[in-house]
Amino acid sequence: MNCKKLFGKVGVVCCSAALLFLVSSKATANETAQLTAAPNVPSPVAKRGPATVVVNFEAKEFVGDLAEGKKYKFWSYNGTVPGPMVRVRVGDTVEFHLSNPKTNVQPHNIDIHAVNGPGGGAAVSTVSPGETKVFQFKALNPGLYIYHCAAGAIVDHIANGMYGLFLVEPEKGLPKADKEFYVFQSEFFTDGAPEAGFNIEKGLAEHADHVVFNGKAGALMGDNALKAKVGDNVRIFFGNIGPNSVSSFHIIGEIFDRVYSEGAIGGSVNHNVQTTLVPSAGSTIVEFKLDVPGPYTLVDHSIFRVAKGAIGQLIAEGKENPAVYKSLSDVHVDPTKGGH
Ligand SMILES: [Cu+2]
Repeated sequence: MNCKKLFGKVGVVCCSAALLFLVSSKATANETAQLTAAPNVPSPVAKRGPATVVVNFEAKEFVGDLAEGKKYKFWSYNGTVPGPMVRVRVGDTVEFHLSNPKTNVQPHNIDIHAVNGPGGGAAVSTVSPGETKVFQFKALNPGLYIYHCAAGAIVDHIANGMYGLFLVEPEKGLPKADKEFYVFQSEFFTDGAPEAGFNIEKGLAEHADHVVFNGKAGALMGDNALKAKVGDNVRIFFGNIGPNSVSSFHIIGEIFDRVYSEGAIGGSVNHNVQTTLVPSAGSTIVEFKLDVPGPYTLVDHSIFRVAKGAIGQLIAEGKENPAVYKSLSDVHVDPTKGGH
C-alpha cells in the first residue's frame, strides 16, 4: 500500500499553505538554543527577556535498536528518537534551521505545534537531501508542544521517529523543580525485515508491535532509569505522538500533585491525579514530590502496552519514611521492582 496515495491530500494542504513564512537567515540572532536528548531537559530560560533564538535541527536517517534483538530503520531529528527538546520563552523569536544531509534519502520538514501559521512551519521547511531551509516564528503561547515531520505522506515520517517536545515558558517561567525529565511515548509498526521498517497495514489497523518510552524498549530501565532523591519535587515533560493511541500516563506508587492538562501553561492545573490522558500529538506536564525511597514505575496504564515496551523506572534514593509507607508484615520487598 502506498502512503503518498493514501495520505497525499494532507500533504497538498500543507504545501498550498506556503505563504510568506520563509525568511532570510540575516535576522539578528542573539542566542543559540540549548538542545537536549531525552531524558534530559534544557535549562530554564524565562529569566532573560525575549530574544531571537536560533534552533538547529538536522534530519538523520539511521539504523538503531528498537527492542532487544530488533533493529529499526529510524528517521530522526539530530540522530535521536525522540528528537531534541527545545526550551524558549513566550515572546521569543525563533529562527529555525532545518538541514537534510546529502546522505539521506527522504525529504523532511517540521510542523511545530508552538507555531501560529499555516503548516506550523511544515509549509516552508521541506528540505530535499542536500538542502537547508530557515523560517522564523514568534512564540506567542506558553505551553508544552509536540513537533513532528509532516513531509510526504506524513504517517511514515511520524511512525519512523521524527517527533519531540518544544517548551514555551511563560513570562515568569515555571516554578522551580529539583529534577526535570523529558519522556516521550510512541508506537512502532514493523515489517519482518532483519532491519525492520514501517508496515503501513499495521499502522492502518492501529496495531502497534512496540509502544515505547524514549524511542526504544528499556530506554528508562536498569542503568538508564531516571534518578532522584526523597524530598525532590520532580517535573516530567511528557509527550505522546501516538501515531494512533492515546496514552494513559501513570506512575505506579505516585500521585501527581499537579498536572498541567494537555500541556497547556496558564490554563487549568489539576491536583492529586493518578492517571492522566495524553492525546496523540499531545503532551502533559506532571509534578510530584517523592516521599518514600524506592523504584517507581512509569507506564501507559492501558496495561497490555507494558508488554510492548511502555514501561520505565524512576529510582528515588533516600531515607525510609515509615510515617508515609511501611509494611506491617514480614515482607521482603525487592528493591529493583516497583510493580503493583
Ligand atoms: Cu521526515
